[in-house]
Parts: sequence; C-alpha cells; structure tokens
Amino acid sequence: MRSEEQKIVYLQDYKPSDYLIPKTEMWVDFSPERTQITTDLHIERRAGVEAGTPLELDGEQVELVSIAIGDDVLGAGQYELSENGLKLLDPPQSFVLSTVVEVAPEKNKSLEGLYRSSGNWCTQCEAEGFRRITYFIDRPDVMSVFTVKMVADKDLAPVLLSNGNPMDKGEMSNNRHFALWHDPHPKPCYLFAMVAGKLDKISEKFTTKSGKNVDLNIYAEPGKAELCRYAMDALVRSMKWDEERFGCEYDLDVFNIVAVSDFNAGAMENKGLNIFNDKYVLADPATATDQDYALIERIIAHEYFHNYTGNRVTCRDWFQLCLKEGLTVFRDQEFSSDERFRDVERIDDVKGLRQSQFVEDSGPLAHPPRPSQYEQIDNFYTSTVYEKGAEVVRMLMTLLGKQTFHEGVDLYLDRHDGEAATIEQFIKCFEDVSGRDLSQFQKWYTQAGRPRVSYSTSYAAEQKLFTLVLKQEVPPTPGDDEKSPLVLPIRFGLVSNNGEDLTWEHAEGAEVQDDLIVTNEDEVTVTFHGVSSAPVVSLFRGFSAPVTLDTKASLEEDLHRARLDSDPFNRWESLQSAIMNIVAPAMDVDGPELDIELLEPVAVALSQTLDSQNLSPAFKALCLKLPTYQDYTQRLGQNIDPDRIKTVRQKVSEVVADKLRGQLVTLYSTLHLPDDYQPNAEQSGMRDLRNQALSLLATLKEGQLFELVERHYREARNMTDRQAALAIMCANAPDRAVELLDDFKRNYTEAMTVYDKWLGLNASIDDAQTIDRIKRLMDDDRFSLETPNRVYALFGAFTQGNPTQFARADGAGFELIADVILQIDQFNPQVAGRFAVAFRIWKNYESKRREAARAALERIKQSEKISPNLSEMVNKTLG
Ligand code: 0A1
Ligand code: ZN
Repeated sequence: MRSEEQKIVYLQDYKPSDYLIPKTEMWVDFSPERTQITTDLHIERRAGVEAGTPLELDGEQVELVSIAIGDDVLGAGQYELSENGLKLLDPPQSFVLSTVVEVAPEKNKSLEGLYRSSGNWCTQCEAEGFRRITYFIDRPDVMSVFTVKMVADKDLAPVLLSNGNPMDKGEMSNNRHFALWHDPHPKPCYLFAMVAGKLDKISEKFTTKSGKNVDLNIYAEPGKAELCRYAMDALVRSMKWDEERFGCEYDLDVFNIVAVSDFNAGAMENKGLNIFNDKYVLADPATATDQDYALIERIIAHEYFHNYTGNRVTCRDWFQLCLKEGLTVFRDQEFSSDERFRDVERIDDVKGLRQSQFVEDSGPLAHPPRPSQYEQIDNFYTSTVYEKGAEVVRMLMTLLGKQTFHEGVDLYLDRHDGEAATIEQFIKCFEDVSGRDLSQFQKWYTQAGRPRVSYSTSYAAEQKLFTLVLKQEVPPTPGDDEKSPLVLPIRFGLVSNNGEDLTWEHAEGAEVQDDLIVTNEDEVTVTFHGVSSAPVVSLFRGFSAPVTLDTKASLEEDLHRARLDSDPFNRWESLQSAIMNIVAPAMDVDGPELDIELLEPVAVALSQTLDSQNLSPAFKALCLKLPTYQDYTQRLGQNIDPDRIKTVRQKVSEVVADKLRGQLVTLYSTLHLPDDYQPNAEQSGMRDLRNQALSLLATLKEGQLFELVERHYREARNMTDRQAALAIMCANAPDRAVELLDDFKRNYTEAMTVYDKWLGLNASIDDAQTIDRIKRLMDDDRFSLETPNRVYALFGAFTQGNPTQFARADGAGFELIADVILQIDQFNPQVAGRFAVAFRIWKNYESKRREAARAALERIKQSEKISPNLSEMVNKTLG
C-alpha cells in the first residue's frame, strides 16, 4: 500500500462497537501444513443500535472455509469478504456466528498472529494480530470470555496451552490429543494466546495472601528449562511484591510463561499465559550478564503486573496505550527500586529516558504519551508511551503523596475492574481521592515535547531571604506550535556550605510544602524567609519531572552539589553536568579547543566520590561513566559531527583516567568479589565498578593496560566480566579485539543469547572494516534476518553503539541499514518500522551526513511495495 492510501485513525472518531461478543468458543486443530480454527462467536447488538446495522469483523490472511449462523450456512449476498475482513449485512440482534478458517503459521514470518518458532506454534496478538487467527471485532473494548479446545499430534505438540485455567485434557484417535482451556475473565482478543509444541518446564507453587494455591510453570525449548530458574525466582518475588505494595492478588489457578526464540518484542502479558522473547528468560552466570539478569527481573515483573494494569483493567482504544504501559512501567521501576538500590535504579531509568525518549521528543517523531492520531498502532510502542508515561504516573505520586496516590490506584482498579478505560477515567480517580483539580496536569498526557526550565537565585543575607525565579518554556514539536505550561512537581533542597539542607520559616509565591514546589506558571518567583546562610539550590531532586533543566550553573555550584547534595540523583547529575558544561563547546563544529585544565576540579570531585566511605560501589560505577555520545548530541542539538564528538570524548576520558590512574588501578586490583556468583544488586555494583575502572584506564591505550584487559577476559568466571573485557577491547584496541572475539566465538557462543553478544560486539568496532565486517556477519551460518534477536543484536549495536560508522560521512552506514530495512520489510513490517527509528536524528547531523541520510530515507520511501508500518515511519521522519 502506498502512503497516500493510508488511513489515519483519529481519537476524536472513537465510538463504541455496534456489536459485542460476550462469549467466544474456539476449536483449534494444529497440523504441520495448516491450522484449522473453528470459532463460535456469541454476538449481541449493543442496546440502542439500529436493526440492520451491518457487522464488520476484522480478518487478515485467513482463509474462510465456512460460515453459518446457528444451523444456517450463509451464502453469497448475506456477507461480504474483503482483504481486511468480513461484513454481515443484516445480522440478527443476538446470534451465534460459526466460522471455520484456515491459516498457515509455517509461512508466517511477520511473527504476528499464529506462527512457528523452532517448530513450536505460538501467537502474538497485541495490537492487531488476533485478526490473523480468526474473524473477530479486533479492538480492545470488545471483551469476551474465551473457551479454547486445542487438538494436535501428541508427538509434535505434547504441550497445549492457552489462557485461563485448564479444564480438561485427553487422548484422541490417530495419536492425537486435546486440551481444553477456559478463561473466566472477559478479555479483549489482543490478550488471547496459544502455544502448542515440544517444551520442557520448571514448576513452582505460590500461595496468595488469601491462601489460594497457584501453579507456576515456565516453559522453554527442550534442554533450556534449567535456565529459567532466575526468571521463576523473579516471578515469585513479583507476585509477592504486587500483593504487598498494590494489594493485587493473582486471580487464576495457573500462571504460565513460555519462552520462545522468535519474538518481535520483549514479552507479552496474555492473560495467564505470558509469552516471552527467550532472551528475557534464559540465564545462568556463564551466559548472562548482571545487566541481563536485571532486565529479566524487570520484564518478568512488568508482564506479571499487567495482570491488573492492562488485563483486569484494559484500554478503551489504542490511543490509551500508555494507560496500561506507563502505569506498568512505573510499577516495574518501583519493583526494581524496592528489590535493588533505589537511587541507582532511578539514575539508570533516567539515563534510559534521556537516551531514547528525549531523543524521540526532540525530533520528527515527537508525540504525546497519548497521541490523538496514528496510521499504524505498531509504531506507537515507543519510549514516549512507555517511559514518559511512567514519568507522568511518578509525578502523580510526587504531587499527591504516596498514600493518596495508592488510594487513587486502588480506586482505579476497583472502579474499572473488568472494563476498558481511558486516561480521563484514570485521572478522575486521583481527583476523587485527593480533591485536587488535575485538569492542567492531564496535559502531560496530551502535549508532546518537554519543558525547558531555567532558574536564577539571589540571597539577601541581612533579611535572610532566598529568592528563586523559575521559568518554563515548552518548545514547539512538529505540527504543534502552541504549547501550554505544565504542572511541575519540583523536589528541592537548599544546600548549605557543609551539605546540610537549610530550613526556612515560610515560603511564598508558589505552592511549597516540605521539599516540594508545585508550579504551573510560565514564570514564578518563590521567596524563602528565614534562610540562615546562602544556599546552593538543588532542583528536581530524584528527577521529579521529565524536563530539561538549563544549567547555566557555575562549575563551583555543580561541584558543590556533586560533593555535598543529600540527594544522590542530583549528586550524580551535577557531576555529569559539570563535565558537559566544560566539554560540549569543544564538540561544536566551529567550537573552541577543549580546555583540559578545566577538567582538573572535576577529576578531583570524581576522585573524592571514589574515596567516599558512604557511597555504594554501584553508585560510584555510575559516576565513572562519563557522559555518553547521546548526551552530547542532545546537548548540541544541531550540526552534529560524530567523529568530532568521538575525538573529544576520547580526550576527556584520557585526561580523567590519567588523573585518577593510581586510584583506578588500586580499585581494580583490590576490589574482591565473593567466589559464589550472585546476580544481586550488591555484587553487580561491585563488578560494575571494577569494570568501569578498567574501562576508563583502557582509554589511555597503553600496551600494559591492554594486557590487563586481556587477562580480565581470560580469567573471567562469569559473562559479566568476560563481556566487559571484550567491550573494552572493542572500544580501544580493534586489532586485539578481533583476536579475542574469535576466541569468544569458538568457546562461548553455543547459546544463541551469547552468539548475539558476539554479533553486537563485532558491530560496535569502529574501524575501516566495520561495514565489510557487518556484511560478513550477515553471511554467518547462524545469522538470519528472519530472527528479530539476530537483527537487534547486530544492527542495534551498529546503529546505537557505533555512531561514527553508522553516520559515516560517505553514507555507507545509512545505505547498509536502508538495505536491511527494505529486506526485512518484505516479511516483517513491525521490525522494519522499528529500525527506521535509527534515522530519527538525521536532521541534526552536519550537512554532508544530513544529505546522505536523507538520500537513504528517500530511497526507502521510493521503493516498490513498502509496508504501511515502514511508510508511516519514513514519511514522518522525513517530515
Ligand atoms: N504489551 C507488551 C509489549 C508488546 C507490544 C507489541 C507486541 O507485538 C507487536 C508485543 C509485545 C508489553 O508491554 O510488554
Ligand atoms: Zn507492557
């Protein structure tokens, strides 16, 4: 379909479905060539809808075998078939529609609907995949109680799973067997799932707080079940945490997770049957890094938490996606914070937000957490919907206080249980429990872009008066010039000379309570009376609102906070900001030389941080991670020359490493970890710190240090250290890295999760052979464009982790990715659309690269037969 034919869906056009399907019965017969699905839909015309209103059922790539109402087989003239569905011209008020369809999962490479992964059948229905399984009203506000009978050959598919509770199973003739599943909770069809195949499992029992027993199972491909132990542990902890923190108790007799190796996204929260990309389930110390473990814990929790926020209360329409996603990400962030180190988790989450959401928000793909129009909903599973959505929920908690916030969530889950809700209904619950008008706050959901906040301060010693002037401005985003000021919850402190938070007698000019200022004005002056000495103000502690704070702060002020702020987030933030303020000007294409001397006091502050007895290794490790390439591109905005950024960053690392040399060497050699590997926060933090010390040292590019890195690789007793050593070598000594990577491939990459690490490490090497190397990797026996994990590993590492080669001035990097996107688009439009995101900052490059990127995008746009997904992404990116 060409772009001009694409249909835009508008929020304002929402109207409830004319027909409802309270009950659905399916009979699914799996066989190697085709799968046959017989469905009885119990359909009712909604009250008030006129008789004679046609019923439109969605259906794509399904072959209709027969259709009947009750015993009456329908003939031509009673329905219309098209590529997108089936229309009943004059249906009765209440009836049972029986259809028989056939689908071909073997040929389905889009990984939507019913497909095969390593020979097993599995499904992915969010957002609009169910229509590829059978005819249905495929929208989230049409909820149905599903009963599914699955039939298959016993040898081909000994395991037969669907949503809800197992009701029956048994033998049939011809070596076939069946399983009957019933899910008592009405659900939209995007939460439907089936798995049929040969799988191993591990099991556990969980007793809920009211004493109900639940069987927990995690299934994986044969031989991989033992690698699911950590995921099971994370599941049990998630279930317990959700009871304790949110009062949410599991509501079925079984909870099943299946790990598959072909999956477009991370995982899917199907009711009672979560399906996972296996890289977010399988782990042992030899194959997974600390970071992998942490992600597994997060994603297991995320999908489980959807059981309430998403499943029990779902979304009225896809515009409300962040109603379930923002809230659930917020919940998984809170879970990790409670299970690990809260401050470190917060910093990591904010780094992630800036790395992806801020970039999205500053470019051509900017959109609000709740968009008001889309072409393809698949393209809206974005960091704005997910991560910014979570920030908005976090602001609600900050604004209302934890207790009132939880009362609001309780009310929401209670009031809308079993319903498909909207953002307005969600917000209304918080208004009802707090008595606060949240209409302006709601703009966070509907307005794209983020406020830039600037401030100035003054102190009058005689009157003991501290004055803070705050200004906010929301820059325009594509197609939206008119922006309103937003409600900003600002956690703050007045930091004294010795690091104490100063008190005040009273404050005026804005709502100030304890450590929180709330403002919704373009500009506000807040005066604090009775402040005993001149403070350094610390604003947006814990990153209390997703804004860009214009730091015109002096180096002195930044370093004051970096050394003394009682808020760990702002301690870290101020160190980063001090470095960026010094370094960014030198990255500008016409900028000055980097003034190395200025880095001296920063190195001293870093050194003090490393020496501190009170800070955790995990926090220190974060401080050693100097600002990233993306931090600088964000700061610069325009005219980006990746080579220049790389050169300056290298120089900064060298200078800092040289100044901290002794301390880093000591740290590396004296930080001892227990022999027994545990992926917990304590040990992970220690390993991270040690690896960061080595990483910074290696930027000095000395032979002796490379020896140390090689030894680190060879002596590593877990994947965290082994991969860290390789990454350090790739970044600093490509020649030596290539040798080590051969060793790594030979000895460690039997597991595909490790093979993917090998692909990514190769793609991260920045040298003259990068493009050829990647092309060679694409020919590797185990590489396939049809498996999303291979694609994400290789090209994700290239586009995000190797910006100098991806954005080469000769355009070879852009062209390579354009070719790959076009190839993948032929069979998997979702993945192709996602990869187009790599071009989203194309307008920010300097002119030569900008033109090269434009040419690559234009070539995609002009190609024959590109999918609607890709077309929407490319058109919007080009702007
Ligand atoms: N709801 C899932 C994410 C998801 C979205 C789309 C998918 O296929 C296109 C698959 C999964 C989550 O938030 O975990
Ligand atoms: Zn989710």
